[in-house]
Amino acid sequence: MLKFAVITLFPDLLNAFLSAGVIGRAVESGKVDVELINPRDFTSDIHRTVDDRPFGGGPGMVMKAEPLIASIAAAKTQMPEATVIYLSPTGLMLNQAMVRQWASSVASDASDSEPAERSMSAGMVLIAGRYEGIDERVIDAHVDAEISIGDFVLSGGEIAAMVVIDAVARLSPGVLGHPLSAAEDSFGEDGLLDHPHYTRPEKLGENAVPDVLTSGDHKAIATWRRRRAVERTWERRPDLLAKARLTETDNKVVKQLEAARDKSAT
Ligand code: 4H4
Repeated sequence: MLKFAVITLFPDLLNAFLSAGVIGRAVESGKVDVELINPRDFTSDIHRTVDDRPFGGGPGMVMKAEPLIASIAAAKTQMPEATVIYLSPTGLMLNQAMVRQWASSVASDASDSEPAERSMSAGMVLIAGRYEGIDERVIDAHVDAEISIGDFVLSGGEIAAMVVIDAVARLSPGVLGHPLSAAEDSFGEDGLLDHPHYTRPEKLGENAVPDVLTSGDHKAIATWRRRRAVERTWERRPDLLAKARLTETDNKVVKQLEAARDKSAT
């Protein structure tokens, strides 16, 4: 079972996500467990204050440390070995390799691995920031890794927390309908983008499905799909192509693409 705790001022934001589709079924079946913890429940003043003005001045508010520290402690009573992740634009960029590490069902010895590499068997606490962020002393003392889902600023880290839960949970055994689905996704084991997908009708106006896909020739289909994955990655994400695990055939496709590009440039 994958165990998560999300520390959030807006738990309702996650309820729809946790009851729909693949993730909803995983929660329903007990493969994934997500506890929602609201720092407002760990305040001691009459106004249940969770934020305050920043020292040093400047716009916006900062999430106060004590309610967050108490929330983390509450999460860790259920998951004492959990990895604590803070979602923030200032964090390490999330990628599929990190997701695969976390989703690995074999419990690694968490004590000697980097926080961003620890297995999910110990659980994960996700802190969803709001306002301008959280008091830095929480990060220094209680956060194992800061993770960003992209170079942009959201109004809250809840969406980022859902991204992490979704990406990790769908790799857990038994969560996806077909175990091969995840392996063939973009950023799969070879690091390539996924090939195009088609379904009925076979003809959509003038646009027909590529013949090979209705040929029944599984070898030809696999070859076509791999070629299209290499072409797409070459066209859209040369950074991924540079790191991808390519076969000799893949490299020939790349050379053909480069020759065609060079020819059209002259
Ligand atoms: C946190 C905004 C920290 C600014 C936040 C900062 C992301 C993201 C995000 C609500 C919260 C925002 N979370 N990836 N991108 N001052 N979270 O935008 O540290 O820059 O994950 S700050």
